[in-house]
Amino acid sequence: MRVRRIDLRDSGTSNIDYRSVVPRAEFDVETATHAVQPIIDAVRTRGVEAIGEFSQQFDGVEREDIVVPPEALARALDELDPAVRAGLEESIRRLRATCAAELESDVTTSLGDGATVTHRKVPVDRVGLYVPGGLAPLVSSVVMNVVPAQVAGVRSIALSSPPQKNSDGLPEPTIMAACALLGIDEVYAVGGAQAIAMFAYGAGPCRPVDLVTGPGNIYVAAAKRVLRGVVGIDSEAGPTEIAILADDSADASFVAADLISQAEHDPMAASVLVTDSLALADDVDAELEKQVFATRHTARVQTALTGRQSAIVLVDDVQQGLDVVNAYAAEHLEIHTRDATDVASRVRNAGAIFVGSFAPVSLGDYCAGSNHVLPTAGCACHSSGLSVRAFLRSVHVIDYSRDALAEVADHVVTLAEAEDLPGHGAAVRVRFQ
Ligand code: HSO
Ligand code: ZN
Repeated sequence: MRVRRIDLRDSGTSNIDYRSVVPRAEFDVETATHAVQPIIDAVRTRGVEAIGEFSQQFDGVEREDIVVPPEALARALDELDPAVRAGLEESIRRLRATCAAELESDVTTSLGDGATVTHRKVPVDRVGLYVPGGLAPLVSSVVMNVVPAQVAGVRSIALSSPPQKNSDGLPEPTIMAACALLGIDEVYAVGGAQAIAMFAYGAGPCRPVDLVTGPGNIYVAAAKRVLRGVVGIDSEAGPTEIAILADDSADASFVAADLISQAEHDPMAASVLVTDSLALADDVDAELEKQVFATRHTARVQTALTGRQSAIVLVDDVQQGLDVVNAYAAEHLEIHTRDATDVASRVRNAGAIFVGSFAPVSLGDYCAGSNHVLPTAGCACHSSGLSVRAFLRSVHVIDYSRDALAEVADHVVTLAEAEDLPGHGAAVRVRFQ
C-alpha cells in the first residue's frame, strides 16, 4: 500500500496556485448534485411515498411510518450501555460549556441622542438535524447537532437518521438513545438526500424546517448544495478530511494513527500529510503499512488512503506547508511542529485546528468541547463549523427619534438624489413639512 506523493520541494514559491495542486477527489459534490436532483424532485412532488421507495432502495428497509415512536426512543435509552451513556454525558457537558460561553448577547450602539441600532440575535424557529447512519452510526453527531441548537434557544427541533435493517427500520439504537438523553422527541427514520429534501419541503408528518444542519456522505452534502435557498444550511459537511502539517519533530506513529482515524469513516475520506521532512514522510509510510493492517476496517481505510484525495505532500519548509494547508482548507487540520501554537496562529483556512501532538481529531470528534460538524471539500475558506451562531440570525433594530432623524436627514436626501431615487429623499422630507 502506498499513499501517493506530491513533491513541491524546489518548485519556487512565487507563482504556484496551490489550490490546483492539493489533492481532491474526482467524484466531487458538484458531480453528486446530478445524482440527487431526481431524489429531491420526487420527495418534493410525492412526499412520504417517494421517501418509502428510497428507503427500500438505499437502506433495504420497508417501513410505512417514517416517525420514530417515543416508546422506541425511551426503550433505546433504557437499553443503552452505561459506559456509552457516560461518554455521551461527558461529551454533552463539554460542548454545552463552550456553547454557553459562545452565546452572543444583543449589542446596542448609540449614534447620538435618540438614535440606536441594536444587533439582536434571534434563534431560528425550526431546524432539521441530520445524523448519518451509513458505514458507522454517528451517535456523537446527535450531540454535535442538538447541543448548539438547544443552547441557541431553537424551539422546534426535528432529527432524522437512516432506517436500519437490524433495528426494525428505525435508526440505530444508540442514535435513538442519544435523542432521548437530550430530550429530542421528533425523530424520523429517513436517510440521505431524501432526508434533506423532507426537511426542506416537508413531507407527511414532517413540517418544513428553516435550517438544516449536520454531516453526511457526499450525497447529503450535494442535497444541501441543491436545496440551499429553499432552506438554510449550515455548511457542506461531506466525506471527512484530515490534513496534518508536520515537521521532523513529529511522532510518525501518532501521525499515521490520525491519518487512519479519519480514513476509517469512508472510502472517500481524505487523509493528507504536509511535511518538510522526507524522513518523517518515509516513517509515516512505514507506520501506515503496519497500522493499516492491524485496524478493523482495513479495506475502507486502504481505499481512502490510496485514493486521489489522499497524499503526502513534500514542501521546502513550514511556511510553504502553511501555504499548502491554507489552499487545501481542510475540515480538520492538525499541527505537529515545533512551536505548534505559533504555527496554528498562522493558519487562515481550516474547519477546526488541532494544536500539538496531544490534540488528535478523535478528541474533537467526541469530547474536546468543540464541534465536529465542519465544512469539507475546501468550503472552510468561506464557511464555519457548527456552533451556536449557526442557529441564530442577527437582526438590526433601528430606533430613531424625530430629532435624531432630523440630524441626518440632509445626508439621506443628498444620497438619495445621487442615486436618482428622489422618492427615498421625499420619505424623509415629508416628516418635517
Ligand atoms: N470525524 C467526523 C465526525 C465523527 N467521527 C463522528 C467519529 N464520529 C467528521 O468530523
Ligand atoms: Zn471522525
